[in-house]
Amino acid sequence: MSDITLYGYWRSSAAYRVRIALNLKQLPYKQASVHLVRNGGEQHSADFQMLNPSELVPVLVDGDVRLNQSLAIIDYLDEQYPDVLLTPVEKEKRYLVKAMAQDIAIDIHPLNNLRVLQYLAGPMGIDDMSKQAWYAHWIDVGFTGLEKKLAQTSGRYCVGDDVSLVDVCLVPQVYNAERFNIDITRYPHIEKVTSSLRALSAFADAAPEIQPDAE
Ligand SMILES: N[C@@H](CCC(=O)N[C@@H](CS)C(=O)NCC(=O)O)C(=O)O
Repeated sequence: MSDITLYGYWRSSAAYRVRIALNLKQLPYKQASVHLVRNGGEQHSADFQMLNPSELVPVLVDGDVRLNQSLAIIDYLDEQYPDVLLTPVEKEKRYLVKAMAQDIAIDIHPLNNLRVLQYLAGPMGIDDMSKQAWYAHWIDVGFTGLEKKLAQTSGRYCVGDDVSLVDVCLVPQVYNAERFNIDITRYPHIEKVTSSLRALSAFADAAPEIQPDAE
């Protein structure tokens, strides 16, 4: 029996990934909210730094295990709770899924993370319009490549007809892009797959707006 606590924030894309994974695996969990903006950001507090000195959510605690990095967390969940696997068993497919998930989580997401945008707007003195242009540029670079890949790999979901880690990363990234007024219809495969995924309860139940700490 699991005793899982997820330290996250309703709008955090990386925490959103883990919520989806936990839901897909039907694992019950408690949420501990770390407000990323209030009081200069609770991720910078001494208490939170004890959990993750990198000052980023999510952190997952499962009994004696404490982990940060959403992809590592989901890897752990796949190994510890393998009833529903988010990385396919078949080797070729497994590495395709990992690579595409990393296209999103490693090559797209960090460029537009809160602390990057805060640094641009603060010390770098970038105005709102330029910040938006930065955001839109890196989303477009990432989504254009991903769109071409999905033209080859997608079925109902990102890789064929089974939900995988790529889907778990895609939906939060699209949510984030929509917050910044990116027109997702420019990427028809991304739009279509996202709409199929949002209809699944594991994804719908992880949506930011309905989390206990949503404002
Ligand atoms: N690679 C990390 C990214 C973690 C991350 O960037 N978390 C963001 C929220 S999505 C955060 O805590 N940001 C706080 C900040 O930028 O100060 C993961 O996948 O877990």
